Parts: sequence; C-alpha cells; structure tokens
Amino acid sequence: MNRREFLKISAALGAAGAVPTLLGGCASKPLPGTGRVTTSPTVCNMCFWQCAATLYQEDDRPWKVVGHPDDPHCEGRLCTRGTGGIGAFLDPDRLRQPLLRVTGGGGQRFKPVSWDEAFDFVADKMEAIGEKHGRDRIALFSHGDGGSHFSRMLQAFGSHAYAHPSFAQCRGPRETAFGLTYGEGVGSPDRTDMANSRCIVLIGSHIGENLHNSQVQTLTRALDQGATLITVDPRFSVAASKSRHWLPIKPGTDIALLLAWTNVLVNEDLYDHDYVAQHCAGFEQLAQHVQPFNPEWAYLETGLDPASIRETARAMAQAAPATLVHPGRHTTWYGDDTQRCRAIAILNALLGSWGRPGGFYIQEKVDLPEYPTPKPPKPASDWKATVQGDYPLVGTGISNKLLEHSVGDDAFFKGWFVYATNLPMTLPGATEQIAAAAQSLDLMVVVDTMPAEITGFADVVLPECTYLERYDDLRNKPERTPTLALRMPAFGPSHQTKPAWWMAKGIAERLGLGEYFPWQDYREVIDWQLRQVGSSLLEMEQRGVKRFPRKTAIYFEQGEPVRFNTPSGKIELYSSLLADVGQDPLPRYAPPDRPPVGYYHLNYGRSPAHTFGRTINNPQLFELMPENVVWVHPAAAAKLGVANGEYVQLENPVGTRSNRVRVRVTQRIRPDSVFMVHGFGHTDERQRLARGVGADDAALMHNVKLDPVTGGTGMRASFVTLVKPSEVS
Ligand code: MGD
Ligand code: SF4
Repeated sequence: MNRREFLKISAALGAAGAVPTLLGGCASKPLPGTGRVTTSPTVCNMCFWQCAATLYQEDDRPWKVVGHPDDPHCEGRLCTRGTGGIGAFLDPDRLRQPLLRVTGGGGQRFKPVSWDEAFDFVADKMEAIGEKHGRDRIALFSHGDGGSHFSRMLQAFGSHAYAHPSFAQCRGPRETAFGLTYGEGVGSPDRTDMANSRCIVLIGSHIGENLHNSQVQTLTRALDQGATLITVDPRFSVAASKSRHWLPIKPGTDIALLLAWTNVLVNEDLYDHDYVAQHCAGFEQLAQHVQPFNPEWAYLETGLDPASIRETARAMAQAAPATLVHPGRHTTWYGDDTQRCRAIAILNALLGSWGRPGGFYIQEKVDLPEYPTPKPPKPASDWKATVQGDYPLVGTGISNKLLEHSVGDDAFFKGWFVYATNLPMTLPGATEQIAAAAQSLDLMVVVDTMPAEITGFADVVLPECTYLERYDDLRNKPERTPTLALRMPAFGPSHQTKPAWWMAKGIAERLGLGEYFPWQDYREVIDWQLRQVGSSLLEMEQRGVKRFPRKTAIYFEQGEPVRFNTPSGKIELYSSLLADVGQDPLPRYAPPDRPPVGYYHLNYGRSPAHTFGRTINNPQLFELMPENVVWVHPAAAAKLGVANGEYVQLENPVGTRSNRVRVRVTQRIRPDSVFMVHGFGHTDERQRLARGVGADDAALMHNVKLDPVTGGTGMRASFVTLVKPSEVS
C-alpha cells in the first residue's frame, strides 16, 4: 500500500443534501433591505487585491457585500467575484471538521477528529521530524493572509522555509527585474499611475478579463480622458478591443519587440535625456546593445509590421513621461521572464516614467509596529542555500524548488504545511511530483476552506472558516494613500471551522511554544497595533477603513536627487547584479520553441467571474461562468475538423489529455494558438459543482521553462492539439 494514497473526502464527511445551487429561491421573501439590517467591515478575499468592503446582513442572514467608499483598492465598488463572497460562505461543500488520514480495513480513509486530536497528531509528528531529521525540515506553502500565523509557528519551531506560488508561478520575474533595475519591485497593489497616463502599453496583460478592481477603474478613467492604449497580445483580448493599436504578436517573441522599441527610442533620439542623465546608469551599453535590433529585424521574429513598431514607439515617446509600459502581473511565461520584465523596466526608464505622474507612483504604507513577541531561533541550516542556491538573486522561496527537495528518502524536507494553495492545479505539470512528495514526506498538513485536489494528499486537513467569519491581520499595503482596513467576522465560524491564527496558536502550545502567541484572542493584537497609530479596534470596527497622511512625496520632484537601492544608486539599465552572477546584464532575445506539426501554443488567462481554481465551486460565480471553453481560430478549426460549440479534449505531445472542453471558434486568436481560462477541470468529487467541468491547463503543461534568474516556472511553452471525443480511447 502507498504511504499516502490520494484520498477523496467522501460525501459522508461533507455536507449532506442537494448539490449547491445559486443562492436565493427568494421569490416568496420580502424585498431585500426591508428587514433588520446590520453591517460589518471586511476585506474581500476572493482574490489578492484585498478590497475593503461592507457585509450587509438582514435579519441575521447574509444579504450583500459592497465596496467601501473610502478604500483606494476598490473606490467603492467590488468586482463580480467580490460580490460573490457570500457564495464562498454559504457553499455547502465547504470543509466542516478536522480530518485525519487513518489506515485500516485494507485501505486508507479520512476520519473526522476533534481539534485536540488533530493538534496532538501534528505536534507529535513535528517533534518526531525534529528528532530524526532536524527542526528545520518543514516547509510552508502559503497563499493568503493566514499563512503568516503558520510561518510564525514554524519559525518558533525552527523551520524558516516558505514559498508562495505568487512568486515562482506569478510575479517573481517582475519583482526581481524591477528590483534589479530600480532597487524595488512593483508591489501589490501595483504602483501604476494609470489614472494620469496619456499612453498605456499592455504586454500580455489582459486587464478587464484579469480583474484587479481599482486597476480596471483607473484604466477606464485613462481611456475616458483620451489616453492611447497599445495592446500586445496574440489574442484579441477585451483590452485589445479598446486599443488604438493591437499588435498580435507571435507567442513568446515579446523581448524582440521590446528591444526594437528601445532601438527606436535610442536611434530616433526619443528618450528622456534629462531623466536618463540624472537617474540612470548603463545607457551607453544599452544603446550599443540594441543597435542590431531594429523593427525590420523584429518583424522576422514577431510577425509585427515594422511601421507599427515605429509608430507605437513614437506614440509612447510623445506622451512621456505620462506613459506606462505596464509591468504585467502573472509573468512566468517562457523562461526568459526576468529578462522580458527587465526590458519593460528599461523602456519605462527611457521614457522617464518611474516616479512621475502617469507612470509609477512612489508607494507608502502605514508605519504599523509588529506586536511584540520573542525572536524565533536561528534555523539549524541555510535552507535557501541547500534548496535554491542556484538562484542567488532570489530572496524568497521558490515553490517548485521546495517541491523538488521534498521527493525521495534523502530529500531535505520531511514535512509540509500547505495553507490556502491548491498545489496540483497551481504548480504546472507537477501532480506526479506532488504525489511522489506525498510518498516521502513524514507529515502533510493542509489548511483550506474547501476540499481541493491537495487535500487528497494530506495526513491532516484543518478546515478554516471563510473570511466573513474571522479576523485577519490588518490590511496595510504600500500604496498611493497609506490606508488600514479591517477584516472582522460578520458571523461566527460555521460547523467546526476555525481561523488560522487559532490553529497556529493551538499547535504552538502543543509544542511548548505558546510564548510566541502571547494573546488569547487575535483581537488583542489588532487593537494593540491600532493603538500605536492613534486608532483602536473599536474605531476600525465602526469605520472599516482609515486613511493616513503621506509622509513622503508621491512623485519625484523636478531635479530632486534620488538614491535608488541598487549597487550604483542609479536606475540600472545595465544590471551589475546580473553580470555578477553570470546572467545577461542587458536583455537578450532567444526565439521560443515552436509547436510540432498539428499542435498549437497553449495560451491561458483569467475571467472576470473567477479567481484561479478557488471560486469555481462558488454557487454564485459558477452560475455566471460554469465552464471554460477553448478558443480556436477558424482556420485551425477547419484543419482539425471541429465546430463551434462542440466538445473536444486537449492533448499535449506526451499524450496527456484534458477533461472535455467546448470549442469556441473565433477570429480573436492567432491561428497558431488556442486559449482557455485557467482554474477549471477540478477532479475532487466533493466540489460538486466544479468537479469535471472544463479543462485544467496546468495538467497539460509538458514543457515548463525555468527562468534562470528566479527559478519561476514558464508556463506558456506547452502545446496541445484537439482530439474529438470519438477519438478518445
Ligand atoms: P487558488 O487556486 O486561488 O490559488 O494558485 P493557488 O495559490 O492555488 O486557491 C488555492 C486554495 O485556497 C483553494 O483550494 C481554496 O479553496 C483555498 N482557499 C480559498 N480561501 C481560503 C481561506 O480563506 N483560507 C484557506 N485556508 N484556504 C482558502 C494561484 C497561482 O496559480 C497563481 S497566484 C498564479 S498567478 C498562477 N496562475 C496559473 C495559471 O494561470 N495557469 C496555470 N496553469 N497555473 C497557474 N498557477 C499559478
Ligand atoms: Fe475582491 Fe474583486 Fe477586489 Fe479581488 S478585485 S479583492 S475579488 S473585489
């Protein structure tokens, strides 16, 4: 028998009753708002933009959740997914009690246990790992606010290794590239000053479908004010449809275009001389480097008309410095990602847009002290050197590297905590490796609100209450206006669910580490922090959001000397740090892999109705978008003999096939590519709406390209063909 068989959380352990449906059936109820209405502040957790909101209850039942008018993340309006927050709370498929893997009767199963039993099991296993292998051998994968509590608990224990998929599967190359160039990253929310932009360039960034609330609002405002929008995308995205210029680039050739644009700015003398002279280092090397890469050269790589490349470069220069070459967000594409993001950072520097209106503003957050707790012990070893020493410029964890070092009896990691991240659908093409890690790990704890693919590998599943039922850390993000926002419970935790801080404290106490959690209730921590900045929990429970005055200017002053946090103190067009580690100090282009005959580039993206895989089973959002479809160009459809609306399966060159997915034949995609929305294709049977609908792109990724600078997983280099169900064995 396997050490850890994949277990489905059977119906007996979840909700009884009907398959979830859209909330409502309200026909016979009185009109909303006519009962006894109460409100409480929250911070939306349906994605990671963290909009502040107000939850309305009527006669103690959830009614609606709306954006907070004072909040810069949402400017008073939630997006589609945000309004579906109540669906996450009411989802009848939610996890309900702690579950423990037990063996007996010829197999393994999950047994519902008390919190005490679950904590005892976890603490005993952690102690055993500590004794046998060392206390530094437990990794934390986390993607969400509660992860910080498990990080505190594990650090107190002696394990400091952690990774968020939002780095190596998302923003890592961008943050690293901007860090190398400007000495700091773009941050979240992105510091883009779009409301003041006169020209915006989106490179594979499909804002509008990819819905980050205030970003969409500021883009719309810029367009209303007449800004020029240039969209570079192999697909005619929603943003492309609003653009003055759509450049339908050959997939994977963006660096060629960026070099050509740089070539035009330099050779036509269109760059910001004063800004470059005052703030930048390495202009001469850059100017020389881009000489061969004129628009005619780029045409051969990108398929884009040289005249359009020149015209768009001139449009950027004309609007500068109020030109934003948008840095994108999900940037792990073809493995050349840090270099592509560097090319974007460099272009912005030539246009003088960093620190200037319409470009990138300077972020500031509230100076909020940490609640005083003892300093954790130093870990026994340098896990970063062991696990990801090949990536010396990366300061954070690389999730795929932590996974790699969890497989096999000699693996460094012996235990995992997985908080709010569904690794099989998140780490591309990694399900087999995750299954292998499950065979070698001594402990896997999964903390989630839903039964997900990752819970099937766990020893212990700890059910967290949803964001509408808990306090979390105050939201304090670097942004335009320093602002605090409070998430507080509107309801008590449903079933036997609990918040993350309570779980981490409980496990720490079992381990004799209670001094690291010196509070009874997390309210004490929040109140203490608020009092240090002249507020209180009581005040925030009433107002939800509080803005604070800025202490620094939001843009550079004209002629003001600026010291950037780079080795030269300047914006590094030529990166000395990349040169030091043997990487290209200036962006270099290499043509991407091309699909084998009969295959297509597998392109994927987002929908305004869903966030990754986490919202598919949400009854409200499922109703809006119950499955994904695969976009196919008419010429490709004719070649493949598939028709609009028909179900097919996708198959990659190594024979992996997807679940069935419906075809959408459209001119809006290049003939060499197909496109689908990520997040569908769940297999866990306890997600009764999401299971078996749509296709999962992550499982089809056979050609993951590691970025040599960040270790991020380039996910756009895989190929698929369409297989008719009749051809499916
Ligand atoms: P989600 O899929 O949103 O994020 O991938 P993940 O980090 O896995 O949700 C993960 C889990 O969080 C779900 O099981 C959900 O039930 C749980 N969850 C939701 N709310 C809570 C909560 O309040 N508490 C707890 N404990 N759990 C909760 C995202 C990652 O995926 C990212 S950031 C990107 S940008 C990448 N995108 C991407 C892609 O586009 N295509 C492919 N193929 N892979 C991708 N991987 C990356
Ligand atoms: Fe919620 Fe939408 Fe804001 Fe994300 S962008 S936090 S889903 S309202």
